[in-house]
Amino acid sequence: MSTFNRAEIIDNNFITLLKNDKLPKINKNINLSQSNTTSPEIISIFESQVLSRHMDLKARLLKDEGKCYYTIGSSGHEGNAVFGKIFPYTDTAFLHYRSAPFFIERSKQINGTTPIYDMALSFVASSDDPISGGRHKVIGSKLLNIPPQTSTIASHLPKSVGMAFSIDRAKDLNISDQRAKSSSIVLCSFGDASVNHGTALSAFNTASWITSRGGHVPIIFICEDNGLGISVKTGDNWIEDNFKSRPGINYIKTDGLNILDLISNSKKAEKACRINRSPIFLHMKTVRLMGHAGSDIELGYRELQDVEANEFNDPLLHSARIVIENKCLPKEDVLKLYELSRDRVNHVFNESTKRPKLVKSNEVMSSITANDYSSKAPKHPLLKFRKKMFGKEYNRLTQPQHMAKLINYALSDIMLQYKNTLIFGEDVAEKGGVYNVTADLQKRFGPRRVFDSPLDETSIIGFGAGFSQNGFIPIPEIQFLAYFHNAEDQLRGEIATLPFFSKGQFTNPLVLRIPGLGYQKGFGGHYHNDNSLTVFRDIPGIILAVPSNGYDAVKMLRTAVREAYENGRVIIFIEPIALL
Ligand SMILES: Cc1ncc(C[n+]2csc(CCOP(=O)(O)OP(=O)(O)O)c2C)c(N)n1
Repeated sequence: MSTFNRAEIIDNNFITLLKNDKLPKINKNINLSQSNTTSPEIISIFESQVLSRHMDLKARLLKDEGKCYYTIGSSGHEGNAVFGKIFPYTDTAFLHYRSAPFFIERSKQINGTTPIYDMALSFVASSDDPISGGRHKVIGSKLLNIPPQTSTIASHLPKSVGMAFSIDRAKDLNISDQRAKSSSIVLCSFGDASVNHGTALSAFNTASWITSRGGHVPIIFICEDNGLGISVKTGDNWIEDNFKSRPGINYIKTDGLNILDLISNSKKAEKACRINRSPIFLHMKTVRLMGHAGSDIELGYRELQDVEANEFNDPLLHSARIVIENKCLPKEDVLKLYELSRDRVNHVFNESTKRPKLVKSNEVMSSITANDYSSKAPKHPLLKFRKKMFGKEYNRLTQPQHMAKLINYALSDIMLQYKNTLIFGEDVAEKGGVYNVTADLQKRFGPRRVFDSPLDETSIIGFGAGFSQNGFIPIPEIQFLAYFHNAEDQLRGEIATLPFFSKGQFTNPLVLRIPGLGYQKGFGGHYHNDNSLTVFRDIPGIILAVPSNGYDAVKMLRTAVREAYENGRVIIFIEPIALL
């Protein structure tokens, strides 16, 4: 066996250490009744862990044969199978890329699902892949409420917070388009190195910010801490020191090698989050096995003894010991389960390699603006409601107005017509925005539909994405065009790609308003007089609207919201400041 083939060594370790009764000891010894679980539950979790491991092993073999592509695995992270058991499938899950065990275990909540085949089709980039149709190796499922995630780390955190915040807001506003179950919470998992990313910090901060103002953010941030970000060490206490006392976010630590500890701490987190509707940071310590991804040679940057120590702490070895010690299964049956799972996975993967691929570029592109939801825009509001809303301003509607006022009137009408629209951004509420475009909207529609955001563009756009995945049509505002760039990835990498990666099964329609273009001599040329629309031309699938007069602006804004509502589209609406 070559020292470099760690997959083979790990596979062999499981069999020999098990046969020779050399399984590693568990750090904290608790039994089934202490974690309030049963033998069938433990066996199910263990089986999901084993199936996921064999998927990693098989994917590597197929990669060598050129039949499988990017192979980032879940080995070492098998503890996340427990989350697939504890959290009902109605809790939307925005997942880390090492979540195959979670996916397998969650699938068991719905009869007739075929998680291994579905993921195999994605691994081999077959057009039969039910989630992305062979466009990317992603983990996702409409049925299981798992939106697929891109390979950008941390970029899914802001939308997870938005989605969590939207759940109780939808209940308060009685939004009939709501997609998430009212009592549900949101799960959002990621790696330990990812917490350093500005996008992640933006999301934690927003969750804290809302909680500190009494808002509800029922989210469990799950940090799967394997101690490394590719080759860079995270530091033993970095995560705990950073998260054990964040305002408004409760910290719970759990041992990713010990499924009983995971079960009891997940239950604790679940209960607290579901009842209190406030964020939890669930810190799962674990190991990473077989390097970062298929092409990574870990021994290039780690000592052999460190790699071996991690391999001896393989979560499967720990789980096998728990299963045997608690008399869930005898040793022989554990071994049998391991080998039968291998056969099952190998068979399914071999079949998946025979399935078709996307061949032509137009096939690949066909899902860029796909949308599985069909909705008909609600009727225009009745005159009596419009009169009531506009009050004494109603008589001024027929008089000529500048663009800011006309957009303000249009937004009022739109909010009256579409009950699921929301406006948020920096200073949009009481102040009415820098150019008064949103003036009085909070008075007309209340603080639940028109509210200020923290000063953070990443969060504003990400927030919007989360709300729109839950049936809202958000109309967020970025204060100036130049400051869109701070948060560009949320539009380019996340919002614009969701229908593409999910064949329109998930959409995030929204209308992003941004004042921009040249208007004022001598004032922050690069930042307040920005004509840079090219950034949007680079993003497939979005609609860019730039009106040149107030009357067009009104019609275009109405069309934008209708496109978002009926066709799931994403519209960037640029308001020329000089005309506001
Ligand atoms: C924004 C961004 N920068 C860089 C990368 C490249 N990259 C992919 S995974 C990764 C390390 C992530 O480490 P961690 O969050 O600890 O997760 P792990 O892979 O260890 O599970 C990096 C740097 C990326 N995908 N996204």
